[in-house]
Amino acid sequence: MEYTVALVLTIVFIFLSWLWEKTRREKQWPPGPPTIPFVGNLNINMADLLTEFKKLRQQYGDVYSLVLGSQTVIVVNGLDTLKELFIKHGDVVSNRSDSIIISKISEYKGIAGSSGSLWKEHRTFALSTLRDFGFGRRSMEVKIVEEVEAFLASISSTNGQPFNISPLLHTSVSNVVCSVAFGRRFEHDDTHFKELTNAISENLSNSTISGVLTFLPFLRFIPGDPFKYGKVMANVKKVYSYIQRVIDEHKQSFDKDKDEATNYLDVYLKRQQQDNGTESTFTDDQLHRSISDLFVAGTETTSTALRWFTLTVLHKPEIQERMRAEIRKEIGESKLPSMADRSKLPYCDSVIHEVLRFGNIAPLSVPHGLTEDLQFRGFLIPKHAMLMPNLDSVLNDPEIFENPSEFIPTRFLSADGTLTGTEKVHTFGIGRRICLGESLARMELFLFATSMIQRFTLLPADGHSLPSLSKYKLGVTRQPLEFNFIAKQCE
Ligand code: HEM
Ligand SMILES: *[C@@H]1O[C@H](CO)[C@@H](O)[C@H](O)[C@H]1NC(C)=O
Ligand SMILES: *[C@@H]1O[C@H](CO)[C@@H](O)[C@H](O)[C@H]1NC(C)=O
Ligand SMILES: *[C@@H]1O[C@H](CO)[C@@H](O)[C@H](O)[C@H]1NC(C)=O
Ligand SMILES: CC(=O)N[C@H]1CO[C@H](CO)[C@@H](O)[C@@H]1O
Repeated sequence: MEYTVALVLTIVFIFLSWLWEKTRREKQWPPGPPTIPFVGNLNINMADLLTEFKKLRQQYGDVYSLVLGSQTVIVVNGLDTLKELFIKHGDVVSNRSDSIIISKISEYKGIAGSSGSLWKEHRTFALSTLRDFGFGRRSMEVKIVEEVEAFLASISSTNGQPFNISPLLHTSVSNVVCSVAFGRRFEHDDTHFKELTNAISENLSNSTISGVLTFLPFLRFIPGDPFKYGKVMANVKKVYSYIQRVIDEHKQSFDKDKDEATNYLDVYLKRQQQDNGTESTFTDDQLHRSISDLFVAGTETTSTALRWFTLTVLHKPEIQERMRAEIRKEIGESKLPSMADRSKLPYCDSVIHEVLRFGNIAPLSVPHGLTEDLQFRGFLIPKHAMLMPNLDSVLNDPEIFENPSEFIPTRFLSADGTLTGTEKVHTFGIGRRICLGESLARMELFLFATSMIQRFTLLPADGHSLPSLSKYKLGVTRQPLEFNFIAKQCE
């Protein structure tokens, strides 16, 4: 008995000393708010993180550190500083940082959660594969347009009744990923598919896994699962096994020797065959995780951007009208807009860029890790740190964008009506890990947004007030609040 008590006390003592050490800021690290023993800086205002980060930047400069539970977080602000760290020191800061999502959900595999040579090899493969099919090319556009048509039909079926566009956008955008990844799409009323795509994004963005468990991962061991760790992991398994089933089915029907590759999976299977007998990283496991990554990274982000688009043009009917006038003048009423029309629609294009800036979809990007300690601007960034690229500090910088809190598409139009200054919109990240799906996402935003405006007038619904443009919910993405509206078919 006494022995057990002593043992427990020893363990508790060791744990507390470890936590005491962990929650201190070393002198050489970038500055930051004073730490509290055992808590570190967990007392900062997490409920309004973006505002808090802005205040801390004013106080401590472009690079500051926070000790959040057992993680040392370095927040990096401002365009010059972000570029200097993530481009100039790209060889040191392009690991993915170790957190519970990376270790338990991606298990360091796939593309978004891997690092080092595995990441390099599979990122290169993914980029070239997606490019060959047409990231930016015609065949990719065909897949998107097919989905745009189904999207317009679904909007049409609302018959002028108020509706919430979020589930529809979710289905449409994940179907685009399905087309690209497996070469198949699902019907809009396929409830099983809906449930699965919702499960991925909801479970990751709306869960303690991306919140408290990132900073205090040991809390998952508390009996009774108060942080729903077990539940989320069970859902992740469900989604993984579904994706595995789709892969297995496709394998049966695809003849690697004869059939032409028309999607990501086909190209991967051919690569596996080519590598057969050699030591290759193109394993089944890696295939499965890479495809899951395309879903996780490509769905919530793109549908959130389209929700910001919808909400902003509901608030500003004059923007809708000007877009519609441009579309009708340049391409008419019946033919759907295509990527080839983009250069003829600079105003529409400026609206899309402003949506990416103002929508600020992934304000803190995705955390990076380091491969070694780094000396940066006179501070030591320890290699165990988690680097947070604060993209919000660029997209809302009044020095770069005048009146950043206002939605003003014409900021990207020069006097002669051509696009200008769009390269400063760093919504897709900065450096070697910049979003892999950027060109796909840009095509989706352009095609979905312009087609919707060509066909429908978006109006607030009676009795439903629109949420303010300055309100949002912050998960992994920064989302507008839910709203209902009316889509009136244009005459
Ligand atoms: C508006 C839509 C999108 C936004 C705002 C967005 C933004 C981002 C950001 C900020 C990152 C992190 C960059 C970093 O770690 O430094 C990222 C990574 C990534 N994105 Fe996107 N993304 C979007 C759409 C997509 C789409 C459609 C796909 C693919 C189907 C995709 C696939 C990925 C992947 C695989 C990564 C991980 C890259 C890596 O770790 O090397 N994204 N994205
Ligand atoms: C997030 O999760 C909580 C608790 O599980 C739930 O009540 C809430 O409705 C969820 N929100 C969204 C947007 O899914
Ligand atoms: C690799 O080669 C073996 C024997 O030649 C064959 O049975 C197997 O199906 C091949 N695997 C792939 C992925 O092509
Ligand atoms: C960076 O990633 C590589 C590859 O996963 C890993 O071996 C290495 O330990 C990581 N470095 C740090 C400091 O975590
Ligand atoms: C925390 C959370 O959002 N959990 C959800 C995960 O996905 C399943 C299936 O859709 C939902 O039932 C959970 O509520």
